[in-house]
Amino acid sequence: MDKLIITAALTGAEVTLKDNPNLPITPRELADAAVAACDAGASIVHLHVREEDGSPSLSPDLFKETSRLIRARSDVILQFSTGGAVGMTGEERMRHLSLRPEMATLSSGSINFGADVFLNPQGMIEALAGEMQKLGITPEIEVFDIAMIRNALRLVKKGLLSFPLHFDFVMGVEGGIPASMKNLLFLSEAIPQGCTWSVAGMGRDELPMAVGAILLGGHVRVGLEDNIYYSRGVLAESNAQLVARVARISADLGRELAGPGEARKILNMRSVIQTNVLQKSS
Ligand code: KMH
Ligand code: ZN
Repeated sequence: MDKLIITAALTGAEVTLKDNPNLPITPRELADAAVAACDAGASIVHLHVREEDGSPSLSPDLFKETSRLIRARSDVILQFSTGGAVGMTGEERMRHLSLRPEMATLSSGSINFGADVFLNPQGMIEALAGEMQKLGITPEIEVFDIAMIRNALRLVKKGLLSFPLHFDFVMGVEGGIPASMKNLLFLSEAIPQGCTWSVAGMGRDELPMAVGAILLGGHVRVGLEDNIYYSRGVLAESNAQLVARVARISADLGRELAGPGEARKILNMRSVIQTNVLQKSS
């Protein structure tokens, strides 16, 4: 089994400070959260940014500043969200890719998302995949339901994605695949051999899905984007607290953690740590 890669999903687009006052908002808060999560065992940070008032954003300037602050202190893999928040346009969701992060998410289908619709029509998925390919960005395929695996494989046939792919199974979204061990096994067995996967369980499903992934040889995503609680009725103090628990359980189960350099190798990332605008000296 490969070493375990933990991704910290720091802030997302939906959670508010009212939900959990420990949510990082500003570039500096996001950078502090990223460094602390990395110190706790994360090797990837999944990044969304927020405007000063806390509203969800895909501002390239905010991504640039946040990335610069993180990169000055850590070699953690920066994974930009291209999902943003429901209702954001394809154009908005693509602009920040010009900063050439090492990695970015690619949601490969549309779903109901609570009361909203997270819209990812085929043309938008292809445009995002094409842009990532052009810029040498490693995609993480966000799978909210089983059909999204098939959609991603169709993009391989079209030459817009290439094997081995890395998938993230997002489980327990209202409108997506429910989080259960049976479904986790189902998804993990539905991807082609040689591909890698992680799981992001929503809310109370975060921890059981994480443990399932540790045992099955997958990887784990945790963080305040997905889950604001540490335990029933107890708010999480930080992203690092959620990461540290997964690191502890993995150690107890005998699976070592991958650092950022090892994670790059496990995920067959072409990039080494980027030498472009995101670096400290720029
Ligand atoms: N906020 C969700 C609508 C991603 O980051 O790529 C989409 C999302 C997926 O969070
Ligand atoms: Zn996200």
